[in-house]
Amino acid sequence: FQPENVPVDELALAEIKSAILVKLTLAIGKEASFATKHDWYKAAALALRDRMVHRWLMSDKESYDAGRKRVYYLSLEFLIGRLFTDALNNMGLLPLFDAALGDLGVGLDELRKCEPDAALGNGGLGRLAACFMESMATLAIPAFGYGIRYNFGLFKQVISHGVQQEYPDEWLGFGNPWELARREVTYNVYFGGSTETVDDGKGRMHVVWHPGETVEAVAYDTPIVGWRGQHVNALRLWSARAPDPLKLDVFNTGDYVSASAEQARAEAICKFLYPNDESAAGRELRLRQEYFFVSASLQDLVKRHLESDGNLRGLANKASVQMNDTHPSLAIAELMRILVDVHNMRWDAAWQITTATLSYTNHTLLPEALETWPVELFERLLPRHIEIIYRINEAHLDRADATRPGDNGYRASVSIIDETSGRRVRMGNLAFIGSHRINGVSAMHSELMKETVFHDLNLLYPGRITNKTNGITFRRWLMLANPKLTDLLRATCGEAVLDDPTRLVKLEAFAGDAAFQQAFRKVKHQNKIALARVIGEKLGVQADPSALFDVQIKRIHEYKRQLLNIIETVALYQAIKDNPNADWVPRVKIFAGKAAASYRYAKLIIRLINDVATLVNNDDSIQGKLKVAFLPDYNVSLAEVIIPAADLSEQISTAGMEASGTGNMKLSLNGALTIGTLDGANIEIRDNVGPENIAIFGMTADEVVARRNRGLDASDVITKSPNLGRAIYAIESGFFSPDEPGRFAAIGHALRHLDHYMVSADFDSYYDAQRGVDTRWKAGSAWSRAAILNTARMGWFSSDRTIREYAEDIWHVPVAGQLPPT
Ligand code: 26R
Repeated sequence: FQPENVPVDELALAEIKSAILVKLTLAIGKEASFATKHDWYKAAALALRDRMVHRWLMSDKESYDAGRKRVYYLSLEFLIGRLFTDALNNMGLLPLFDAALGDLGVGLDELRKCEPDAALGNGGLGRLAACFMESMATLAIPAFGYGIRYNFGLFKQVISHGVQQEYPDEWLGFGNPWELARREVTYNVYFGGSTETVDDGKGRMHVVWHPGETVEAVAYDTPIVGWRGQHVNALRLWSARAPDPLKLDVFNTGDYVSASAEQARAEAICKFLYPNDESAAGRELRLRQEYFFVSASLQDLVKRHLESDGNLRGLANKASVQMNDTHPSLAIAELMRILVDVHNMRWDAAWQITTATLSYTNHTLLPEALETWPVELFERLLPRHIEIIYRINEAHLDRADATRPGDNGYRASVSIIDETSGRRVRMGNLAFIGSHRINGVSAMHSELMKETVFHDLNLLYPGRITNKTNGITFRRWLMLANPKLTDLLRATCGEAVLDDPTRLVKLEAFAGDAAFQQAFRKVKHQNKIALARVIGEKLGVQADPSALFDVQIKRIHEYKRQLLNIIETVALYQAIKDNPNADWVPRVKIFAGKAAASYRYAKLIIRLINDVATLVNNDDSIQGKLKVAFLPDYNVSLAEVIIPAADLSEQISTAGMEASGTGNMKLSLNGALTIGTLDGANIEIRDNVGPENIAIFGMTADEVVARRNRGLDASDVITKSPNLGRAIYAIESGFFSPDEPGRFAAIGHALRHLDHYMVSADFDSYYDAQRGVDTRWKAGSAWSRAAILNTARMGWFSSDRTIREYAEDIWHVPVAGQLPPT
């Protein structure tokens, strides 16, 4: 990590130094000579936070004074990673802090590493929320992110003898210098109990909810600063506590454990983040989390609205609430409850306001990830909300009946209640019906939404489904992760490229230029040296930086097909062994990713990758031409090291199954070529970088469906593919697990007879595409040209572009540059 080499203003420098020292002394309580690195990090972070808070208050006041509409991004996940250099960079304070810390005798880069990752997310969905927060601030949209302040983020992954082990992620262990606890911003959230219908004396019936349990939600705010530091928004995360932490009467009997039972039950709500399991099994605590943060967030935004407008009728003109997947979709029932039960609004008026305020982003079509909850659980936990949901459903089903009279199949398919196996609430249908816009996250995904899960609902509410192809923030994923490439881009495209990524196209003119190619390759090589060092330190594996770095980094899931990659690795290994002196392209296969703790098959795939690595890395007969590295504990910070060093990006999901992908964008932007299927945003990446600069292989989504309908047996393709047959045989016969030959029998069986994810069916096409990659790598300059063109043509994938589209089509808010003069 190297900040820009800019001369710094001496006065400003002295001021920052003294600010850091003041924090060290007065906030940390240490003298410089006794301070640990961590103390220095905290002192520097606090000094920086002060500077952000000033801008934050200004942003807030401006939005308030101008009566601007606010965006509320509701998400159970925010995968932030580290904030220190991100905030410094956006504030334009990187050179100053670097110099100040240098003068104080501590290195910025060392301090940077003291910050634990905020891993409050599983993967794509959570990281997207983090990129969006940064882009909303950059575009000066007054916005709040709302979520849960989990005490434990996504588990820490340790690989022991090839096996994944999970450990708690104690990210708050040393405190969190970014957050401001707002004890005064506290709301009651109620659960359970019963409802009662009463006559209000004016001839109107009114429902009163008598809850059985109260939990308090306390706000913690983290400032999120946009590029150039002009605007700061809050990420407001809720922490749960019992209103009465110690029951005094019980306490006085001496039963101290029982006296704090209520506190333990309340605090469980914000204890940990649920890993995205193979199925969204109906866990009660998860539903409690969902309602907890939805209720607190809506109370907060309704209060804010009433303070300036006094009346909820205009809510939709002053607030737009985006639901990140179905996880916050209780917002529909909760907003109706607030409007109808608490503020006495008529049902129809309330419904109009609710649908105009809310919108929903879908992130997956996988049936097992679509949330449904047993009606019985709803009745017990949220008795008033299930009544509201029934009433919403009634009007909705009337509409269905009017559109398709007598079609009971249609009626059953669009209903919020699924009656096929016990009665369950379909959160996807609820979210759809209560939203004015429903968006997918890539062009293909949005089309598939209309054809599959939401086919019938789309007929009933045509025009609601819209596409918003995902994006990534270039500040983190280019500027900070790859400062060397950024320097080259600034020199080549001009400084303005930092503000307008479409200017990257200027690189096209240099794509064939030998000197520029050399400079581009040099940057990549230096980044590879840095990654090779990490691989050496963590795994004791020697990775040669001149080899092709082939990278697959993402959650471990069958549909993402790490298995396809590792089988190709095995086949390649066997081919090299057959003929070790041939002109093989040296490759390092790099994997990283976590499997949900209960996802046994995914963990078996991790085991296989590690077992293959052990054998291949220690086989001298292949002369180091192939290495396999599984880097443990993949997180945002590790991604920031791997991505700038990648030559080849593996985006090989079964077509039709990856909603978008965002790692694909990060890697291509950083000059990696993609090997991928026609899936998610890969298609739009191909359209942007050009088909000659990406390696597409495999079945299309339509072909996948057709083949599945014919059956899942893959014996036919295996018989025809000697490479595949030999690789499967080695795996299932225990070649990589001599101590337990049957370890991978289940994988062998699935590959032969249960090829749901088309690993066997796509193998030959993938293997050939990989050999095509080898050929292009050998043609040195042609590879560099393609890599440069990837970087040059990825400007469109900035999350600033994505957020502009949300702002215009869904939220109806202006962005920086479109605001009326004040
Ligand atoms: C617990 C359960 C309900 C659950 C299932 C799945 C919770 C979280 C998930 C994660 C999913 C929905 C997710 O991360 N989807 C990813 O969203 C990214 C951002 O849009 C896409 O790029 C990516 O393709 C998609 O898999």
